[in-house]
Amino acid sequence: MPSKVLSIILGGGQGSRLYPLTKARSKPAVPIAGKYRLVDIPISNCINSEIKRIFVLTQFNSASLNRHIKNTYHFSFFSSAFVDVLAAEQTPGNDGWFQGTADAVRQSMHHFLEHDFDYALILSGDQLYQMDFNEMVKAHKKNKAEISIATIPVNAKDATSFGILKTNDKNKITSFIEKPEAKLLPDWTSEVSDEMKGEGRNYLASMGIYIFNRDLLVKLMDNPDTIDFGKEIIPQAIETNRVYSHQYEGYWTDIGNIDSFFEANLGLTDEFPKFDLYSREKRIYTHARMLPTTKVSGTNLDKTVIAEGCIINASKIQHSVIGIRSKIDAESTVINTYMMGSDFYQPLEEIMDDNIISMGIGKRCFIKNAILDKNCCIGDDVRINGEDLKDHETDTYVVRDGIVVVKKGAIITNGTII
Ligand code: ADQ
Ligand code: ADP
Repeated sequence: MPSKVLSIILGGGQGSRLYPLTKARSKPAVPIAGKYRLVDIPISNCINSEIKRIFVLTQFNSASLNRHIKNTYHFSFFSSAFVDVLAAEQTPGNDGWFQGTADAVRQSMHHFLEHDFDYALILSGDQLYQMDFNEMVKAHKKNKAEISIATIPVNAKDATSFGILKTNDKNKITSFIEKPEAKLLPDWTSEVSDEMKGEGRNYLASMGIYIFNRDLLVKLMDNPDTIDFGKEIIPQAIETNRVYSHQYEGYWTDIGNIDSFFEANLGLTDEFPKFDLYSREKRIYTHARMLPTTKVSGTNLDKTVIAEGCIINASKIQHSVIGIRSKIDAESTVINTYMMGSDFYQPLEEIMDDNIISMGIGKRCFIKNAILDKNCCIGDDVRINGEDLKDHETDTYVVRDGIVVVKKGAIITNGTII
């Protein structure tokens, strides 16, 4: 008998760490890797693991998320599969937004309980990884666990940003601390494989991926004082329930802030990217758009990934990810940049009109260390280089960690220097 698993994806709170990419859309709808959205990662992992009843919880309802889900995840009329977005909603018993991750699950419980399931698989919406959840469900059953947490060895520098735990020799979690201060770390090392030890990854971190038995989840959600899984539910459950670690050593990265989001995207330009978009078994699904092929002329391309439907006449593109329908004009140079692309093609009359700055990058531009959100209009002779800039914000862009993030649809006039 296959296990009855219902998947719940925590799509994001306010999304402030990814601002301004989350200015007008919910976090799951943020475009990644030139043609996907953040939410495609956990959804694809579920589908590849044969888990096809999926809820996405999000703090606010964005048109782009709903459109993307509607356009992408079509299941057979005869199947029970679905991907449903649940945005924080006002009900007679509740007037507020989700307070935290557990509160988001609590407020949506009545939707989940309409379904027949034995296990709830709770996932984060902002991580890049390709994992077979069946292995975890199998281990959960074998251990007769009530909660299982996927874990990964991390180094001391990263350990302070995660839930850190210790287990006994049967993988039962014996203690857990959410985001420990550096000075506490010496008490929290674990036995890890020689390979992990060699990389200095001596701490076992929670990946924020949980399996809960249905009955226990219902019981825990009855207590309205618990707001977060990491801060309350998990530390409390360790004391009273059978909570197990399921260790994973594959590629996994949290992409919750601008810096890690930028690194994860540019990582796709490596010779052998750690996140494998070319895998047959672990494929990542997204909206099938029927775009024309990409056209390139006179461009020196190096370590660059280009999505479909682009028109590129730049002189050089290096270490960059260029998203769908991007247009880059002659004599421009683009380095260390993630350009998300455009939602539509402009009519030719607009592109030919010298009084209109059209979408994409104009002529003779130099763009380095930047993220260009969708539909940006960068004029001619524009210079952008985030390298030595301090964090600040203007109407059209934000600087974070040496990266200039140009806001969706922003118009950067000819000759601008940032
Ligand atoms: P964090 O990632 O810091 O730590 P949190 O901010 O609670 O935890 O976010 C977890 C996931 O839930 C993220 O995908 C986030 O976007 C989403 N989320 C947050 N608030 C939400 C809300 N109100 N509604 C819907 N979704 C929301 C957690 C654990 C750590 C663990 C790390 C691993 O607490 O123990 O180590 O994840 O990344
Ligand atoms: P994607 O290709 O990224 O999945 P969609 O096909 O959903 O995106 O389109 C993104 C948005 O662009 C939609 O809101 C769509 O209506 C909008 N759009 C498409 N064509 C135009 C246009 N000519 N002018 C303005 N908006 C458009």
